[in-house]
Amino acid sequence: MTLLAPRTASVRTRPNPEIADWVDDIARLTTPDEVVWVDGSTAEWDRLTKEMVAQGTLIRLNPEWRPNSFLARSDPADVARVEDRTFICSVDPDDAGPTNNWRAPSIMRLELSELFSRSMRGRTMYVIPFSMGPVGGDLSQFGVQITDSPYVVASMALMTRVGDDALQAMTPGTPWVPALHSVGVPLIDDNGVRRDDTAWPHNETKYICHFPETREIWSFGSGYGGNALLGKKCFALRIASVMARDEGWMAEHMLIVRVTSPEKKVFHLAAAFPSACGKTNLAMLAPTIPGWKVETIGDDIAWMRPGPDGRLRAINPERGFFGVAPGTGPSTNPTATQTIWGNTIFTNVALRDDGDVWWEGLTDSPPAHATDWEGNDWTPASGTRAAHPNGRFTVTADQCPSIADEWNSPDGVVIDAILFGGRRPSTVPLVSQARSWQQGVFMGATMASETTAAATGEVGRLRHDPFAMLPFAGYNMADYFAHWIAMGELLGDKAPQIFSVNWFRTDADGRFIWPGFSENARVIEWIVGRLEGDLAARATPIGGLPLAHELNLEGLSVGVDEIQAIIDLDKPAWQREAAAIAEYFGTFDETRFPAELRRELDRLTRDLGPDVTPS
Ligand code: GTP
Ligand code: SPV
Ligand code: MN
Repeated sequence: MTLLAPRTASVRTRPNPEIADWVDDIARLTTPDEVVWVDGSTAEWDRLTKEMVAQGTLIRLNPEWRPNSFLARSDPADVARVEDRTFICSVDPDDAGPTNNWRAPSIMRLELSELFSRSMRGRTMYVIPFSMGPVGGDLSQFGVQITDSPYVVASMALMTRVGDDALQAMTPGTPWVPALHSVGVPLIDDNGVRRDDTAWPHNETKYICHFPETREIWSFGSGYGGNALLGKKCFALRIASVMARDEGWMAEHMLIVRVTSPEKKVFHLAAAFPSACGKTNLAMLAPTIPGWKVETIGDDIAWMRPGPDGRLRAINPERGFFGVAPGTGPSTNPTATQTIWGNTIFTNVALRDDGDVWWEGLTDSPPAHATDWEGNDWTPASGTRAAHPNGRFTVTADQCPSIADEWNSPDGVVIDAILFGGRRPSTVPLVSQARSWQQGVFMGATMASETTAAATGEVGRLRHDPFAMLPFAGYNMADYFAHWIAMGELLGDKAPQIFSVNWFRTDADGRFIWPGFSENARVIEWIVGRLEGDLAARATPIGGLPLAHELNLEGLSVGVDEIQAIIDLDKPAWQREAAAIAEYFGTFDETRFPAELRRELDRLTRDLGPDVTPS
């Protein structure tokens, strides 16, 4: 029988008894060889990365090209978030709602307890105290993650504020979220026989479970991204969205940027785009148009709360970026390219023969030879991808050359505008402005986007992804819509303006019409022009649209006709869209669904007029 797991001497702060008791309980359940408290120090990083290199989990990159950086290759069966294995375990299934997978908490707990039982045999159990947001900030929250994956420990150390500062601040009575994670591969079997570890242990059975009432996370079987770095999607979105609903704030899948105009006026924008739809890129935008400056505050998640002046303030609860590598290069995102100069963990990208990394889009011409993300020989003639489409870099935000001074401010920044966008090859115009908060919420609620490699499953399938939160809302989506309506009422005339954007319209050959990336600054310029009241908009049923001559297209190689087509209202397409929205709204419980959104749909349908296009 295993008794209490020993505590190592690495911890300088005595954990509060509630944390210590939970850790003891989990150690009793999972029976690791030892328990290590993570302190977030450089020495710890060095020790862990060295151990992982020796073990085969990490490859040290050539320090001449990429100092203190590593490549991890995951198991090909563990490469992205697993939405079909993600569960909201509320007591009442209606509190999870029609867009979430649900399991009864008592049953799920039993099943998980069986899976976690002795799941860490032969391994080290790490305890990671962490803060989402600056430690002790009014908008910040605490968590403690337990994991048996050193890769997760090193990644959490880049992505969140981990270690003694957070632990010390968690005094008795301070709320904290317990987040339990195991890759689910014990190294000692039931007969006591030890087996060798693999480079990327994971279990075929995966469960990413959230208990909204008790604010707990249990994640089993995966070591990848949002499945395993539990501060990110599990806590900062699924659990935090429940806290936010109860406490009158918002936890959103949004980037945050600080924009300075040529007149030196400062604006802050938050933007919700679904996974792998351009948040990191917009967050690091390097404007092509003169006089404009964009600085980064966050690239994935925003926590927003009305401040003392009644205006919405936002923090980035994270401390690093877990960014999509493919497509990231000096021509698309020079800022990200500079950010990852060193101290970076790369996952599922290719290894060059000179010991640096490579992926599609990093350079115009591929290396003549490389080792692909699965460890196979690769040449441009291979006909396969060198990097996995969801290959990623993990790096701290403070390495980003465009990081704003305010990114670490516990009070956050005042949000002037909120943008919603997705991958829409047709229908949704380049940019439109909601006439009201209610229409803005309608824009968010009716977002749809093509699926990407950020989650397992089919890529390129158009699906509804309201507020880019489909996989991340921790409660009933209809209640979430109602919460947005309620926040608008709370904010009143101090509420941010809301816009819809779409960088992804395609032509008959399937090519993107809008050049995107740095050129998105032109759309930001139009949005700021609207905030300032300097520019006009054509009122249409889908919101205010730009006048072509007021959109700065100087120096763009795209034809005016092509631009006109993506900034106009495509009426037949919108008539079809309105019908699809009506059907979608019908999937929600009538009694929970906000009347405001139905009114918006009625108004849209009426204003578009009858569908006269022959089908
Ligand atoms: P998550 O981290 O999964 O939440 O993704 P994200 O929303 O931060 O997306 P990211 O900025 O990493 O972009 C994902 C992919 O979309 C990358 O391959 C980018 O190159 C591509 N992309 C981003 N912005 C644009 C754009 O303006 N136009 C086009 N055509 N592609 C873009
Ligand atoms: C996303 O899928 O939206 C991500 C990557 O940001 S993950 O952390 O895996 O969720
Ligand atoms: Mn994301």
